[in-house]
Amino acid sequence: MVATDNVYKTPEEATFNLALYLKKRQKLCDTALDQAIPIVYPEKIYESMRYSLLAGGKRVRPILCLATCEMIGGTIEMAMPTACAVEMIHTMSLIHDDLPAMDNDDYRRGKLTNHKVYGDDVAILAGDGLLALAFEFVATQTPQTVDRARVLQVVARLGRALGAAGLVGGQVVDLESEGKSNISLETLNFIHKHKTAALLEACVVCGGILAGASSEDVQRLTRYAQNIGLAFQIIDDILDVTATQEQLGKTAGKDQRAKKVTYPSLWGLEESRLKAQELVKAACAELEPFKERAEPMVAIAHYITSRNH
Ligand code: GRG
Repeated sequence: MVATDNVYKTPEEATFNLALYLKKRQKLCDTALDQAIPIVYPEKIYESMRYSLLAGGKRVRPILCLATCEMIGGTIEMAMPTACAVEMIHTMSLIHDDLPAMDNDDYRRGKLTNHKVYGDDVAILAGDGLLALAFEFVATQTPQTVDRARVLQVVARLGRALGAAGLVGGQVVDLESEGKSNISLETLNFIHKHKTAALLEACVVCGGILAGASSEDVQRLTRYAQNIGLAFQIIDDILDVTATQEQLGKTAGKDQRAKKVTYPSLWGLEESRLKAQELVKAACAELEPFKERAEPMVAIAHYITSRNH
């Protein structure tokens, strides 16, 4: 049995304790993110960046990045700068998504959205600042013991996942689809493969690359991540219908009010849940060659379908 720290099986713990694992990893990520952005002149922009970055959040993306790196045989230290970068990128995408020109939301992570506190102008710049810092952080903070060719691959993968071939492309199709009730499953899948799954895929694959994953491993990791990425979005859509604003930390029931086509609106809640579970099963099958080392990644995949916020 491989012990990365004592949240792994101990004699007292017969089974892997996911809640404890997530709590410890969240704390590690929160500390690293806090240290990543000191407040200097001009204070307002750093405060605005920190406001959203440190507002909570499940930290699923950085935790996946660290977990993959460890599963492939790397260390937390090797992947922490990339883990911080993916959370900075995710946060910037939320700040921009919440702007009046996009989803126009007032609450995120249980707090007022960035633009509600700092204004649209500073919120746009806070997103830009986080995006730029993410790449700087990977390039300058990844330990020198990690082969620079791997770091370069990570930078390229992240860039691709975010741009028009990834998040940006997904967001554009999402905006174009607003108010249309005849959106096909193909278009819905395109939106979420790009808006949601592309970044989750980058988190997993980059964690693997930093640890020296083989090309066969990278292919398995890619399929794992694409499956959990879609499952994540299906559950996100379900929670928009079933969870409260307090649970979500953001406005609930928004999709229905905006008459948005979602997985539950196409398939119904029960069928959507089943599809998410099938995707998680397929994701976990990809991890079989990694045996017990895959335990956290398997548990995280199941957490995605069982979460209530
Ligand atoms: C990336 C350059 C660049 C621009 C951004 C605005 C935009 C382009 C894309 C929108 C992407 C977006 C908001 C996707 C939704 C993803 C999603 C399911 C978010 C919810 O993630 P959780 O539940 O949230 O992990 P927490 O708060 O826990 O981190």
